Amino acid sequence: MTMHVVSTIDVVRQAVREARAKKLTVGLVPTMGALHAGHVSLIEAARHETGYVVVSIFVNPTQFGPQEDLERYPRPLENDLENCGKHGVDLVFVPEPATMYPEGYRTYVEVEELQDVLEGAARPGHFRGVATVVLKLFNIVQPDVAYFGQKDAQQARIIRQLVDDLNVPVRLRVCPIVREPDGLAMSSRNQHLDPTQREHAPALFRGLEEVRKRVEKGERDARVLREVLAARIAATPGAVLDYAAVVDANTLKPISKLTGEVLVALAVKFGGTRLIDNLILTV
Ligand code: PAJ
Repeated sequence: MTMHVVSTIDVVRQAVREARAKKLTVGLVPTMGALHAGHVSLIEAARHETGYVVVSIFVNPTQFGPQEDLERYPRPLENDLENCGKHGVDLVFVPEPATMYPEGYRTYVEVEELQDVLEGAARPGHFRGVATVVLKLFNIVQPDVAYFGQKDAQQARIIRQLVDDLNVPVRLRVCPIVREPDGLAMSSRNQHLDPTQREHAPALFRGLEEVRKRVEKGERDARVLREVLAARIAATPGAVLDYAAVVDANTLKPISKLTGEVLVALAVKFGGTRLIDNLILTV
């Protein structure tokens, strides 16, 4: 099987049409490239569950704020293509920005309320850019199944809402967080950490594990759990807490007593590098 690398929408549509003519189901893994084991886990799930695997690689400018790292976002395309080839990807879609957002582009998708909290509060406009590009990718590829990571819990929740609200005919699969051996969640931003920051970065995961243990022992007070996270980060050299949240996993609204599906999420800065991690609990 040869892997196709294409940059135009027409060629993607043609390739997907041919796959469908062969009765293959189509899986889509949207990414911004700089592929690591987290992305690969999504590709493997798609390879396992669908007959024709499409990976998109596009550093989407509309989801970056003016002060954010769009320019310094890594773009190791050669490695990414090799990685895709190794994992049995059928088609890689690598559009130019002007293909996705030509002159005169005007339409954006907003998922009200869910887009404004947590990551959205810290990064205004971020989820508008994510929702827009993901719906565009769904419309371009028209996959049967699309794969996302629990690493970006709020993103997964927002895409679920988008698909339900706009009747998008796609099945969503959300895959578990892939971690380094010391617990740090895989992220293309980890490479910006200096050795000392890298050494202390597992504090996010350790804080979440402490929360999990407290809940297992019966703790149900969300405020206590937020304080567990805040204290852990405060005790970590070089780490600055952006937020520590305990919210309803469906509404993403803060709760006081733990019940049902709960999302525990935090964002922490190490110098100029912002890391996120989370944990879903069923209480
Ligand atoms: P990106 O950060 O490249 O992530 C692509 C997908 O990989 C997302 O669904 C993300 O949740 C998943 N992922 C990243 N790190 C992971 C990890 N450690 N374990 C499991 N999954 C992980 O998320 C985006 O790109 C963009 O916002 C995108 C959806 C492509 C829209 O531009």
